[in-house]
Amino acid sequence: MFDRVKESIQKFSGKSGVDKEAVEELVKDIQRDLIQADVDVGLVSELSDEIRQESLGDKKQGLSRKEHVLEVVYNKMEELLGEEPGIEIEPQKILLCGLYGAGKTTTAGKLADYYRKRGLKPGLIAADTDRPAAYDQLKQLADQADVEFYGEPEAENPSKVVERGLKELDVDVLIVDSAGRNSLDEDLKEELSEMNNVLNPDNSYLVMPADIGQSAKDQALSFDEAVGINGVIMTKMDSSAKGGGALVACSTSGSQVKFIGTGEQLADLEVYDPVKYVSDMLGQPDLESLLEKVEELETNPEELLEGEFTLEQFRDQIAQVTETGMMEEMMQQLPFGGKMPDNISQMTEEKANAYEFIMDSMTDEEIQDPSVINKSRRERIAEGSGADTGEVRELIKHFNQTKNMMNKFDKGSMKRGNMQDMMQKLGLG
Ligand SMILES: Nc1nc2c(ncn2[C@@H]2O[C@H](COP(=O)(O)OP(=O)(O)OP(=O)(O)O)[C@@H](O)[C@H]2O)c(=O)[nH]1
Ligand SMILES: [Mg+2]
Repeated sequence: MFDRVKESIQKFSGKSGVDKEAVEELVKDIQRDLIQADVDVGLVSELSDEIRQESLGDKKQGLSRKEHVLEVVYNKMEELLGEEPGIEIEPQKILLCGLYGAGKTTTAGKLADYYRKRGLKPGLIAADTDRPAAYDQLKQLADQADVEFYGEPEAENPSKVVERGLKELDVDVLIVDSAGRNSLDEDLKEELSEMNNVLNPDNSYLVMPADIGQSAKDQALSFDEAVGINGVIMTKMDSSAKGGGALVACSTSGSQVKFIGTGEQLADLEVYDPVKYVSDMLGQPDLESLLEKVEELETNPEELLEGEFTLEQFRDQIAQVTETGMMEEMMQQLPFGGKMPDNISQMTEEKANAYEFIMDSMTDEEIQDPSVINKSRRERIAEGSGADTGEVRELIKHFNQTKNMMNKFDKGSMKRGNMQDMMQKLGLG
């Protein structure tokens, strides 16, 4: 699902610099993929605008622009795909409903298998009295899953079957398979309401196949209105290109997707896990480290914005500069850019590495307050890092220049607003 988003995110992550063009390319790729998955076009356009704006707008200081963009996309996709359901492993009564061929009967078997594997005793009730083969199909699944079964091959009234099944079966998880229709007509509404009254289910799940795409929204809304559902099971996620659109449609209509069906076998049932889709797109390790960083920043925003500019921050900044190549562009646009001929704009990766080594050789005291670094300390640091004393001096000078520059910016202007100004000057905003 959303394979293209995944690819384009990887392409984007691999870029050395991030500019307006790169963001636009990413947005275009995401658009194409979402529309292909049958996500509502209006929604896609809204989302694209948000990604464009937020990607090039304010960012948390401490995140590189690239990381910021990825975080924006991550959050948007997560929003789109909705919440993770809480699936309780506990005794309950479940009613499955849905239109013809949605996967109700198969899903009934899968759910029974799911709860049996988790230590509960499930039972299936065959309440599809329309289709003669429905009884046999469910009985077979019950045998296969090794769970209890109740059905009446000749029955005509499904509510009566449920009523008797409730008495006959002594189980923890009772799962009722109902009949489908071509559409949610009066007949089906009535049948389901009656069954609801008899069964009084803890969970009424609407079963829908992924290939209906965005019309999952209307279907979920009308079933909810007519018979009251409290969850959706999306089947055939393995065999439809529209699964993404169907899931998004559910989440935007406020219908919680509980499970997804990923094949025809009993075991092909998963609890819906939106985070998994999103982390697939971003790549698990990248996503984790990104989110960790964001979390850190979120716990300490004041510290980052208001504290003295330290050598530690200088180090982070260097890492960012070499990573994104952004600072260079920015510096050139700023009024004092010209005053720093050999400053950040000339930061090469080689130099950044040399600086790393030098800073590694400093004591905590020296890192906190580089002004204590005198001649003898300089010699010690140089020796420890394989640099010469000139390079140590250069690093300190470089740091002081940057610190001055940061002060000119003054603390407040490093906050969100001015970042945006800077981006605009660069033609990125
Ligand atoms: N690939 C795939 N096929 C599925 C999945 N779930 C169900 N199917 C298939 O879809 C077809 C219909 O499934 P059923 O469970 O009979 O659907 P139903 O809603 O009970 O159908 P009716 O009772 O006729 O309304 C069968 O061929 C199933 O094997 C799934 O998650 N993936
Ligand atoms: Mg069926």
